[in-house]
Amino acid sequence: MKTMKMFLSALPLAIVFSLVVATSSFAQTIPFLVVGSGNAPGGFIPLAPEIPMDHNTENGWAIKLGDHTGDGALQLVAPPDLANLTAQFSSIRPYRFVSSANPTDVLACNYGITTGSLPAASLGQATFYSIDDGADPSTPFDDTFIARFVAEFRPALEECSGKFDPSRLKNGSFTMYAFTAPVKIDAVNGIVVDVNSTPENLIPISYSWFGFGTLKFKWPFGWL
Ligand SMILES: [Ca+2]
Repeated sequence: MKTMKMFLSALPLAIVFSLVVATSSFAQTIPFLVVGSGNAPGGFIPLAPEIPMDHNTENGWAIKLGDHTGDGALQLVAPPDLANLTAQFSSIRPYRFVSSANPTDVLACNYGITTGSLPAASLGQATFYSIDDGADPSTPFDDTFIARFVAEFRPALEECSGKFDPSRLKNGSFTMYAFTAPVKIDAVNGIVVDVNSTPENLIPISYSWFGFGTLKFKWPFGWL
């Protein structure tokens, strides 16, 4: 009888304990949307592979992050396909989205990197679109272009912190679409520059973007 009593009194504790264990392994997947604008401060996009190009977020907004800034760098991973005006790229260090209200909240992501524990499905893809009226497609290099960069972003968990600390954030994937201001090709120097740049005065290349996908958090941190 005494044993039975002890068992019954321990039962609620056991139930609570098992609930905590069960719920702590629950995951919450939330939709993620990010929009922003910024520039490539160096003023050129290299057309040769493996040359870093810094780029930043001056004004951004995202679910869970809110208003934020950011910075990162990319590189072309191979010489561009000049016949089709395309190029493949990846980040060379995790892009850091930093909350403006609370700079310890950092979402860091690799993009276009197909290796590692959270790989992208493919390399980033850049495409140059001529915006010239009646441009002659047989002579594309004197055209004015808008460059579109598309890449899958995956969390670089070891560099995430605050709300995105790896004890909370577990996984994620979102596809980013970035569009430059009008640019032109400087074939002599093998670079792409703002349409108003001169060799003596390279203007930062402005761009803007949106991205959407999901982030997966340990319960209950999806909405905290
Ligand atoms: Ca042309």
